[in-house]
Amino acid sequence: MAAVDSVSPLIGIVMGSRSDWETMQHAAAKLEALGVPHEVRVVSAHRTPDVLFDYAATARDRGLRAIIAGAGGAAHLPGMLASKTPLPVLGVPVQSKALNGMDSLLSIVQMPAGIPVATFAIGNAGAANAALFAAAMIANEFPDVAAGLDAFRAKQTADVMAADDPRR
Ligand code: RP5
Repeated sequence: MAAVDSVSPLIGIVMGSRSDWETMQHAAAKLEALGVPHEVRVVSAHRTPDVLFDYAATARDRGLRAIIAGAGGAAHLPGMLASKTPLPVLGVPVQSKALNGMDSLLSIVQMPAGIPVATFAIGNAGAANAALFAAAMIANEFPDVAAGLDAFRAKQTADVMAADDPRR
């Protein structure tokens, strides 16, 4: 068991473009709320491929436990990262303008056998859930994170029960 007070990030949040931040900020907000140290970077598979390779190749040695990767369109970022790191990669399909994110979803989820990418829902819900999932992955190692997740769920339940009549 370890304390989560280290300054070095445990989770990497990367995205193919600054335009993905509107979606991926929901992942960062969840990790922030849970007190999980994380970093945020724009890393593009097709605009900065060398940066992608370097980020993935060094991620484990820098102490990251998992990478959350969001991308839209022909969203090869999560799969390419997964091919270059042994860390778990959590893919978030960003909602594209042309095809509403179906292109992003299918290009992230349809990985050929051998290099897995855990794929989440399109858009904000996927980004938030990827963060909660990443926190759950490290919760056994960091008791503070486990406690934070328990508290988050308890509040979520209490909030629903406190307003269970939709007319009010
Ligand atoms: C992808 O292309 C990014 O992940 C983004 O979702 C999409 C559009 O990027 P911009 O043209 O907005 O930079 O690489």
